[in-house]
Amino acid sequence: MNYFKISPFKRYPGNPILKKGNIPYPVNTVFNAGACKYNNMIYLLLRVEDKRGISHLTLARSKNGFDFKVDSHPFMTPANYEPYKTYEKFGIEDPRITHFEDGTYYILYTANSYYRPRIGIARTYDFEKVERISLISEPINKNAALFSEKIKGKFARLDRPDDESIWISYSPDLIYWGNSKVLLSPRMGRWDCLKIGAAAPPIKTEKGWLMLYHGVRPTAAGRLYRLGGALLDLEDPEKVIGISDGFLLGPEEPYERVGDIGNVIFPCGIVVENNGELKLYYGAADSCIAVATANLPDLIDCCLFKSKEEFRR
Ligand code: BMA
Repeated sequence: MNYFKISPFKRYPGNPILKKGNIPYPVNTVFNAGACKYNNMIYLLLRVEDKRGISHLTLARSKNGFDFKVDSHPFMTPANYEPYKTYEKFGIEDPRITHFEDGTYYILYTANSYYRPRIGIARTYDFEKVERISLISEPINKNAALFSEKIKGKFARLDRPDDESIWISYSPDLIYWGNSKVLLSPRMGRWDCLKIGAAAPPIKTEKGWLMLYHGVRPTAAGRLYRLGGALLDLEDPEKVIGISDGFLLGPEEPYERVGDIGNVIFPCGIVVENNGELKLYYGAADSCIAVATANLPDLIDCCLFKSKEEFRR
């Protein structure tokens, strides 16, 4: 497939699927949502920024993945108890949801405060109750996503502890993390040259873990946020099998170009349907939520285009 001509993604014609007017209480904006399947429905965990500029997380549910009904109240707000209160004072942001086979849904989110962003992890079994497990990084760290199964007997997560590259770390208990290594770095001179971050939890496929990521390029007109992908070895995700050459989706439509922060597409949620259709939920221009679909094998092809070795620093 020649993806220089054709993006593997097709935007939903009804985009954006959620705007601030869809939130049943006054807010500044809604964007960057985690996604998962629960009870045969698609759930989005929306980042909602209130008029003070502080974000919380609210649920939206849909049968078809395109028409969503938003809850009348938040699912998770910045904590009012320690140790979370100090580190969530400026908001909780950009959730990524990982479903484990035992029925647990883990939510990794950015806790923002005077002390800068760090990562929190919470869990729910029913999307009624949610409990925080721990703050799992020091600042400055963002864009964390948990693998959906243990790797060599340990939980594994992706994150960005250096404000630049995607790293991988391991934990026996979701609280204590270590053995951290850099997995993928920005590529000089390219669309993803400034920084990169995991878009959503990696998807397990026959060919490897499909890891979609956002890449940032600085321009005279500000930063451009676009989407790329890489394929990681199933047994040992530290081995990068391949990486997309060009970007796979970038801001083009008016709702992606114009908003609180223009020229941003920022996915945090992916759902794969039984027929191999992948739904990518992304924040657009930090002002609304859009969805684009792709065929999983096509996306994998795009990620096999170049070996990562060619881009090693
Ligand atoms: C990143 C995060 C995202 C945001 C993006 C574009 O650093 O803060 O929440 O969508 O910038 O503004």
